[in-house]
Amino acid sequence: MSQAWIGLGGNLGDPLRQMAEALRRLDAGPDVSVEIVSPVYRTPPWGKTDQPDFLNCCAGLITSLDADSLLTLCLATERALHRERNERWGPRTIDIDLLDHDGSRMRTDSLELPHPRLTQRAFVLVPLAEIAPDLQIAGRRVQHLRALVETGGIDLFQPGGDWWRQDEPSVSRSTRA
Ligand code: PH2
Ligand code: MG
Ligand code: MG
Repeated sequence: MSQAWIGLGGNLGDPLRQMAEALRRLDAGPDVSVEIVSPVYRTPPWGKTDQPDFLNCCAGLITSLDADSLLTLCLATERALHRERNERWGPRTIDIDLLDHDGSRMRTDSLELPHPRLTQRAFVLVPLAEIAPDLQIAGRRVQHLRALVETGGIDLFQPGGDWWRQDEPSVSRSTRA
């Protein structure tokens, strides 16, 4: 069994529901167990700034899959949720990125680990530091990497825990009579 870390995000449709659905689908299959899920943050768009804010979270998995197979499963899960995206770093309904797989370092045409832009991305490091502060990424602790990035504009949207297990986000549920 391996331990893997993924980052989820989206800024089209209902990203909270889409991330929850993605986590439920991954967890429901035989090859992945979702062990821990971070809070959800509203984050300013990175890379291409003229687009809506994103929601982002991270999750820790236990998996029998190797890194390539886990990536394939993540991409299949995006497709199953009818992922929509038109341009690189542009708006999308759901994005599931493999961040780390047992600390392995690899680089192929389809996958680089650890995720090559992780250390620049506050939208990953803020949620990841909440669930894996001591995880080592390329020789540095996540907590340390988080302290090196600008985190302005990132706001807590949904506290961590079991939010993703519910059919609908508790936020909208609590507003119902
Ligand atoms: N994903 C991108 C590009 N920019 N910005 C934020 N805040 N969150 C994301 O998930 C994100 C992004 C491409 O994957
Ligand atoms: Mg991404
Ligand atoms: Mg991606």
